[in-house]
Amino acid sequence: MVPKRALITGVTGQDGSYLAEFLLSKGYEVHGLKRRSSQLNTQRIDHIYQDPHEQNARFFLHFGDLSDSSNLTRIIQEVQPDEIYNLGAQSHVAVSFEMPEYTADIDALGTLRLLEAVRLLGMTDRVRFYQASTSELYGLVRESPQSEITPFYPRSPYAVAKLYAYWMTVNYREAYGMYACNGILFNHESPRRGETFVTRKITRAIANIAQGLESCLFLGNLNSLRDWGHARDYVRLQWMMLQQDAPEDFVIATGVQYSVREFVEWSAKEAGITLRFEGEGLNEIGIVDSVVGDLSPAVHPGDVIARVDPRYFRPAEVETLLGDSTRARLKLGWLPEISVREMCAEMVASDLVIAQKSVLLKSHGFPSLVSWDTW
Ligand code: NDP
Ligand code: GDR
Repeated sequence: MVPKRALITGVTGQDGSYLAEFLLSKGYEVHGLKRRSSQLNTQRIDHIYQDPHEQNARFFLHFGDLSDSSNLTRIIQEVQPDEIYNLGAQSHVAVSFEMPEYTADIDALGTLRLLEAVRLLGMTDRVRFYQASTSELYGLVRESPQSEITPFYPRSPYAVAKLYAYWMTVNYREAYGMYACNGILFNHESPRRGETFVTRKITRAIANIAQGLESCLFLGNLNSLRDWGHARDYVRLQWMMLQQDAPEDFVIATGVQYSVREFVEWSAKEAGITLRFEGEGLNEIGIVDSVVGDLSPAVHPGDVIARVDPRYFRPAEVETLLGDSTRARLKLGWLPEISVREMCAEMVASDLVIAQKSVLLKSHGFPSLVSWDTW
């Protein structure tokens, strides 16, 4: 049997790496779009790399960029995909305020470029298209929880760009009868989450503090509420959405929300640290109450290991998000399998291993594995 062929933009990212793994396990031939960079950027997919010289290789990477129509058109023509997953994006909300035009080019027009390439190649009947839409579309939330029928109110250049991509996807479905759909995914995380998103920034800093590589975690809005799930659960849904008889948009969420502050407390607990928050606003601090076990040798009761830094506040904030994925549950039979606490434990454990390796390297005079550029 000829395997199904998928093209993934953003294959080097968190979701792209889990999705590629998942599709390979389903027998797909997987093609991924990789950006040219001055250093290798394939760390998240190195473990599934296949030598293209091998006869049975089913995983292929292509240099490309969502800013480049001719490149996208050529790749789609060469690959002849059955399914396209558009996961590529400038995906950082805070950075989108610094780079609004670039974000619009990649996140909004990049989606149009792909859809239009499919149309111009005469492949609208054959290709199924998944667009990585986002809970950020809801932005300034006026009803809770948010479902497929909740009105949008984007609050960042990122969200505005994604709104354009959302409607373009709907438009190609309605105008050209294309199987194109939006997954409106709420925040999802994992040990492969980029280091500048808040959960990973927290688990990484806690692990580094525990091991004495760093002394304090600086954060922005601790009150922000998010509905966090695990990326592995969410990429399964991306695939399921393309296997239906008719295309439809789905909200994917866990239906529970927690604050950034709570995520800090849980992460500390995973490292054996009981943390209490004191003070208010810019003066709020996280103080160590007690330490148990041997995961955090560098931490002592009374240490201040978390502080607020206004540099991480956003010009316009999305204060609260909570998803209602009843449609996905009823129509696709989807339920998340990994709880947010299990995910937090997995992330801290993974970051502790990285921190411990760094300590070991340092003690033998080698450079640390930790890089410090966080946002
Ligand atoms: P990541 O930031 O981890 O990955 C983004 C991917 O896009 C990377 O592979 C990146 O390449 C690639 N990319 C960035 N710019 C370009 C470009 N100009 N051309 C081609 N590729 C590019 O994001 P996630 O995996 O977390 O998210 C996947 C998608 O889902 C994104 O579109 C995101 O906006 C959306 N989303 C994510 C949610 C989440 O909570 N994770 C929730 C809802 C939506 P490189 O590795 O070279 O940087
Ligand atoms: P978000 O994720 O903006 O929801 O976008 P992020 O983890 O960056 O922020 C979540 C919330 O935490 C608050 N916060 C901080 N955020 C960061 N990054 N760094 C900090 O120091 C910090 N302190 C507090 C933020 O203000 C925010 O309220 C993610 C991305 O993956 C998007 O691509 C995706 O579309 C949405 O999730 C759903």
